[in-house]
Amino acid sequence: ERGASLEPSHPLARGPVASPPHSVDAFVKEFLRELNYGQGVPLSRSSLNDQYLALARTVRGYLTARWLETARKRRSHTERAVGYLSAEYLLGRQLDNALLATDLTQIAEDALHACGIELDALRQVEVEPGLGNGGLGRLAACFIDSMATMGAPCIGYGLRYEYGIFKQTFVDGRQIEIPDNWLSMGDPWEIAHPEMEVPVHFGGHTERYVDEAGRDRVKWIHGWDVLGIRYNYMVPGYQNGVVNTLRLWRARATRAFDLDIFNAGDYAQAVRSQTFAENISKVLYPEDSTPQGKELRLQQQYFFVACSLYDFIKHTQPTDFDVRDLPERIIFQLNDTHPVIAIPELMRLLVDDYGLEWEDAWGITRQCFAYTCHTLLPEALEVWPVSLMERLLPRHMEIIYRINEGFLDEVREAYPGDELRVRRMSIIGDHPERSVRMAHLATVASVKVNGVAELHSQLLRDKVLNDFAELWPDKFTNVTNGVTPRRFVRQANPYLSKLITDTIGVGWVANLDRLEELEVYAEDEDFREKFRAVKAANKERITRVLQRRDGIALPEGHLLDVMVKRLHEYKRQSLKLLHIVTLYDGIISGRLDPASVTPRTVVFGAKAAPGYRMAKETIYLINSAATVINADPRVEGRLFMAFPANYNVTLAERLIPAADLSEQISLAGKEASGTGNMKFALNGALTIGTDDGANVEIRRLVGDDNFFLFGMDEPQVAELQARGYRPADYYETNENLRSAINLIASGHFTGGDRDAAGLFVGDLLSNDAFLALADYQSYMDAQARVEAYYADQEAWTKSAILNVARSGYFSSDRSMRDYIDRIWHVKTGV
Ligand code: KOT
Repeated sequence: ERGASLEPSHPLARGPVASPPHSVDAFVKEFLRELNYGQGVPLSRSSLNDQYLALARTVRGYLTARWLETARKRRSHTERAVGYLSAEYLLGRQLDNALLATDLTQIAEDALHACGIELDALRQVEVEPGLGNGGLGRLAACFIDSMATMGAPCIGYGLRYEYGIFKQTFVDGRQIEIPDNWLSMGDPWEIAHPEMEVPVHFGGHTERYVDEAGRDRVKWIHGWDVLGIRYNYMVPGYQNGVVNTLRLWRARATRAFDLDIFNAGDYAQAVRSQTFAENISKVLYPEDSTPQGKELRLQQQYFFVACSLYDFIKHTQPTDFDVRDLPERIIFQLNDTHPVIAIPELMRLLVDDYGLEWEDAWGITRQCFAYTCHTLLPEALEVWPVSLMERLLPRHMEIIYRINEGFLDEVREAYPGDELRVRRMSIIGDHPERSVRMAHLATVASVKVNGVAELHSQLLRDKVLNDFAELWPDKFTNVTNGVTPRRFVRQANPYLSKLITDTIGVGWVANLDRLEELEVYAEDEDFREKFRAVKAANKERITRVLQRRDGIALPEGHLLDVMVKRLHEYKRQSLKLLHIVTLYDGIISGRLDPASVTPRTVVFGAKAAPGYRMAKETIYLINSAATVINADPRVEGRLFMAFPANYNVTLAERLIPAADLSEQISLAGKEASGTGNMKFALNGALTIGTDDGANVEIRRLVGDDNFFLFGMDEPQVAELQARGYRPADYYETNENLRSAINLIASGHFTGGDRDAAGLFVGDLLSNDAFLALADYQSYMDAQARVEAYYADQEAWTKSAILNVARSGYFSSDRSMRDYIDRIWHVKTGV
């Protein structure tokens, strides 16, 4: 409900007040006002946190007028918008991004200086909002950044987790998870609307009835309710005056929830049930690509999706809005299957609440969704037991059954007598228990289904969703992922940014194709020298960061070899470890002359899902190997390992610009795309990688000479697996491999404890599901090529420059263009 207010025509009631002026004086004034009146402290007594909060609020103030203006413009016309539905947004720190978007960095620096404060000191105070696990959540953050920069109408919807992705620490080399209480110091970027409550229902049962018009209808008698509380975040475009919205939901108990119990006199129980409701938005599930099928997770999914659909229809559209016009107003993009329950939810709204006929509702619903799949791993495809659905969302389960009936009729019509196919394609699966296959539901209801890199989209069509692609070939498309150049080049790599801007002008930040103008400078000796100076400066910076953050002392002058991503067997951190151990083993056994080994520092960054045993053992082994190798004088000056704990967006921004070599070594056919790979290439690292995910496109664009390819390709993997893979064959026939594995198994790295390495070694030798041993020799050979090439610094620098010049394609602005042209068909422009 709106508060009482002036007539809209009153001069004070109209549009937003103007932004404060872009001047140091004005900024100082705003800052001190926030500090004194907002935080309630004088400058002389303010803490670092006071100052950070006041600064953030000041910058937010500059965004607000543009945000209100963007919203006003959008309300005044009825163009179609994108509703990006994602359970994760891995935003990273906000301050620098907001300063860059408003072009206030220099002004803020000078203004703070005038107050005796260093901007850099305040930057460190910000706790990054880790509301995502990895690639999928970071992609959502890049996409909303790009949509704002393109001036496209987009609202991001998701969950405001009270606890984001856990903080990782190491105790004796083992991962310990610490809750990420990211809100404890207050979040100056959010705007809470506790008065905007969206009711969300769960449980209960359904009843049939006949309405006044004599039609059969269904009523959902709810079991229990929670409220969705709206939190807004501004998503600024890059220096274009557009500010879009990210809307995250928090769960709160209804008053009715506890009143009954309260009246019955059980106060403690009333408080407990409140906690129960509020648990829904309590914590981000830390599984990446391996969903656990937990009831609370389904509650989270339905909760945020129900709030979002309700919000879009009731709060962003005119009061006389006709739901039949929905397809003209919105396209909901489903970020993997996590929000797919939105499909039966929209059907429920249309049929039960708005009284539409089933067929009409289905016709509308089928135009409102598009689905992005982010995986090929069978264990990552979400399914929900029918029994759980019936208990938690009984009406939705009925709706899913009915959607499935209609769909299977369509299949039977297209393929008469092919009951095997019908069973394969059904939205309901039977094994190991009756469950809803969310990817099938998404595919059936969506306008388009896309994979996230060319190879991935092709494998989706040919394998995972092949039956669907045969039935609806035009439904399937590819949109290769991208990353935002604002955060991952302009902010993260100021030295490189300056060199680029000095060379080709500033236009590249919002038009990354312009990087191709750098191509000719690969041949320019003077430019190459400057490029190397940038790398060197970034290495110095990461050295300072790791010293301060982790007490790690990086050696100087090494090739910096970086593998940062979630810990997963398919990504094969194990193969990287085998490479290091082989070098180490070679040197200490005298088979390898240390003088012939390129001095190399390998940096790992990786969190393991807390329940993923093999991943945790791998972390332990990497840490153990690091301790032993770094302390061994025989390899000093040649090999160094670093594993800073708690890899996150903030660390990525420091580490990636310093890297020489980017490790993208997943088993071909397993990494849907990868986006870290793009960030490294854009920052002038060369990739050593398999023919997997977006590596395929990176290699094609940067050229074979500027990329170290190794390993089997996907057809070769499929063939080897069909033939029957025996890892022991490789162990038995490859001497270096055998020796390295034996060294690990001997307990050399684990203080003589052989059992500690047992799970890792045992699995590699008897199972090795991701064929690390089969790709081992090819990987070692490619690393030898890396060393030889690195010895020629001029050649290496040329390749690094060409990586930058030819990677403009990997801007998330280009991804957004592709979504807009092929799927969304929304208008852009400021
Ligand atoms: C998580 C749960 C279920 C299904 C998929 C996932 C998932 C996939 N989480 N992250 N991903 C990654 O998404 C990135 C963005 O598209 C890809 O670059 C990367 O290859 C995926 O592993």
